[in-house]
Amino acid sequence: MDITNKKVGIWGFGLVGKSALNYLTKMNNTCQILDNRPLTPDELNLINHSGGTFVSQNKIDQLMRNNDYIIASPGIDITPYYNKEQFICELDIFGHQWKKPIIAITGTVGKTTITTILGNILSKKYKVAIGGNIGTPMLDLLERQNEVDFVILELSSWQLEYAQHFRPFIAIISNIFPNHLDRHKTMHHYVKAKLHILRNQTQKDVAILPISLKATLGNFNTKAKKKWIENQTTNFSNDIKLPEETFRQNWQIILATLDTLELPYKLIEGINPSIEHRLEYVGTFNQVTYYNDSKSTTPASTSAAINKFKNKNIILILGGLSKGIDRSSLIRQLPPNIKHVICFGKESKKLKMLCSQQKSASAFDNLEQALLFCQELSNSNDIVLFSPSGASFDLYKNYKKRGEHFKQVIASF
Ligand code: UMA
Repeated sequence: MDITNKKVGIWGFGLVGKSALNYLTKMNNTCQILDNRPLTPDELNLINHSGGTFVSQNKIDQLMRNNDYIIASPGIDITPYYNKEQFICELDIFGHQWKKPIIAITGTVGKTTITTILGNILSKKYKVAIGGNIGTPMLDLLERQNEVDFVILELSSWQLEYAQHFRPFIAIISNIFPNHLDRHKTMHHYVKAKLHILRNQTQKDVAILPISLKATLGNFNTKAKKKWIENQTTNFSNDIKLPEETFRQNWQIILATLDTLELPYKLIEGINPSIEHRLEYVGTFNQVTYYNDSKSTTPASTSAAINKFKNKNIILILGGLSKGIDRSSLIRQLPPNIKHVICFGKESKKLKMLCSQQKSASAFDNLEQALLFCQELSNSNDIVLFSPSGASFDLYKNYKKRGEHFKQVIASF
């Protein structure tokens, strides 16, 4: 997939759109950008400087007519427009240009944690590039190819959905729970998108998969050597001391990756497994302990977070957008140690209504109000768990901004 001297339409001018413009311009293409929001003067300058042009959202037909290829940002649902000949995807361009081993990680919960920890471990011995859904667009990594030994990519279902040729040396799926069903419509489509991570692997490649996916995988045709990860109760070898914090199964996946790379487990020593916005300890104030789990955008990850505090009284803060997922089953299964649920944001009233059948609950429009109430409600030794279980886009640009805001409000008390 050598794209040079072509006209390319870039749909969406966020992180991926900007990195596509940078890369495609260097490859002598002329780019036309489309976005559904007005761009800032800096963004317009960037486009002018590259020799490109900007068209507004209602000109999609024009974008498709004017350009040989279209590359869309992962957050954009291109299903109604997609055709195989014209749409190219970031992952396929990357995979074609990147000649070093690729470790790719997807899954509903745990992919950022695994990506980050693996990155820290492998960096002890190698030069590693890390990117994808974790924040650095993968095309930005191409210019570092000569300096590094590996790339580790965190991939979302949206990035994998239209990938046709991408082939990682190690593919990891942490787990699959319902997510993004507003976009994928059915679990079948969501799972199918995730499994694209495996489909071009050969006998030389390895797929690291949780045993719970065995049935889901069914007859899925992958030639990769499969390493199945047993459930979380498996004991680890006595000679390594694994840091406590993160989820057990993530460690099993990391150990399987080290086995595959024939690297010793002792590389784990000294690794700090805590990740910002993932069960992040914020502090203890007036004997109340606050955890920021803003990264939780699904019921499955909130449920996992709650299980970490089995013997403590928890005030749970839920919020964000459901993304087509029914959050009532999470709420029905809330354990007795949840003493109150505070709901905030666009779906707060609906969430409160669902909670009220099981628990005492309250609803607020924003996080400041929610946390003010939380202060009044909390007693010594309570845990305040900010684990929204929904996407942040009702009030924030992304989960990071939401988590930062949580920490700022706590600090201001
Ligand atoms: N836009 C449109 N039309 C639309 C939707 C968006 O024009 O219908 C425009 C927006 O106005 C904006 C741009 O597209 O200018 C945003 O594009 P984007 O939403 O694809 O986001 P990027 O800034 O390119 O960031 C993307 C990922 N975002 C999404 O998938 C939503 C980032 O993952 C990723 O870190 C980044 O690429 C670098 O690879 C974030 C995410 O929320 C963390 N991921 C989802 C998740 O983890 O659940 C999948």
